[in-house]
Amino acid sequence: MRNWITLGFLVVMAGALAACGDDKAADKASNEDKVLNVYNWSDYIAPDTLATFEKETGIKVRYDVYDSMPMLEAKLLAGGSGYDVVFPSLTPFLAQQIKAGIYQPLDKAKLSNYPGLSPAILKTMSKNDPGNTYSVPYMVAPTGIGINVGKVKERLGTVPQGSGDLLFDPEVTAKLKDCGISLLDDPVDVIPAVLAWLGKDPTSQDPADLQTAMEALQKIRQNLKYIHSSSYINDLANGDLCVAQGYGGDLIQARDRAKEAANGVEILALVPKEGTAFVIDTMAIPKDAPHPNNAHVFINYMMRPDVVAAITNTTGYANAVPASLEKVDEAIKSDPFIYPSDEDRAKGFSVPPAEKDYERERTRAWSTYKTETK
Ligand code: N2P
Repeated sequence: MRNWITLGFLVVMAGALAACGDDKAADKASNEDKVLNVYNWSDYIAPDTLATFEKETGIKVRYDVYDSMPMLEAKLLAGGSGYDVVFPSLTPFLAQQIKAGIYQPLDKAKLSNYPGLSPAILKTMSKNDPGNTYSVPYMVAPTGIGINVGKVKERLGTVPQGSGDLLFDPEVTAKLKDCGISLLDDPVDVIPAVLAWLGKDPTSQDPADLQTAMEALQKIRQNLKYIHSSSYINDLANGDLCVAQGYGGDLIQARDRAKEAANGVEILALVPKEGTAFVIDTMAIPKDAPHPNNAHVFINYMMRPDVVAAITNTTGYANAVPASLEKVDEAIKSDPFIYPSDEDRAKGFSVPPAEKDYERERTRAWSTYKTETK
């Protein structure tokens, strides 16, 4: 009991002392514990990113990871997640979540590295986050296909260069079934990819197109090894999968892990020629974040050219800070899968925010699909 009273007294005193200062940011900071709760995608930082931040700022990071947007969305919409910084994809998620009112506006005065962000990416983002109010860009990535070159060649006699046939054609996938095919566990990634492969508008929200896509998926269900959004990295690298739909940098990591293991597995990462989604992942602060000031300090750190260059070098994802390129490895900078030409990027699409009815239908169709026995 005494301890609590002492603690309460100290907190009040600290607040009173802080109120005497004239630096507003410092006032707020002094009221916050030196703690930060971050919820990010898995495999999305460099090994020393957090340790360096903690050393520089004295702020201790509690770090949790998710591997799909539905996981983040479930936590955020429930409220009271306790997270200070999260990494939602711009479309359709952040766009919808802004409308749901779950983020707080960023205080740009606290983000000294903001001017270093790519103006082109900010402009794209402003379509979904008007005035770039709630978010800053983190990484940009295509959804791609990872291919085990040896195993696919053995079974097909050739390695198709980036066609959705490898994932969605019933005959092709039947031939690859024994060596393992996987899809991402998010209908927002899968349905548009199927529609593009069918030659339809991948951004369609017509229920008839959804049904057509689900029928196409039905025909390959028995040929899938699993549906998951991160296991494919190691499984591709170890030779336990031969084709995986995956996020750009994750496929690069699979390729690199195989190379490091020198296990005879060669992974090719490609964008389907039928077109693919390019996703901008962002950083944002939930409205009820317990440490919003620390959150700004962290976001600012993550936009520093040296910090984000190291992350790009580790993860194989293209970042949004042009000045970081000086420190990005040549092999990564010149890889068109990671840094595509403007022309190739223009061929990509982004998945628009969904109408509620359509979203419900899509979620329902997807969960039925996943639980169906093969
Ligand atoms: C990181 C996946 C992030 C990319 N593992 C998804 N947009």
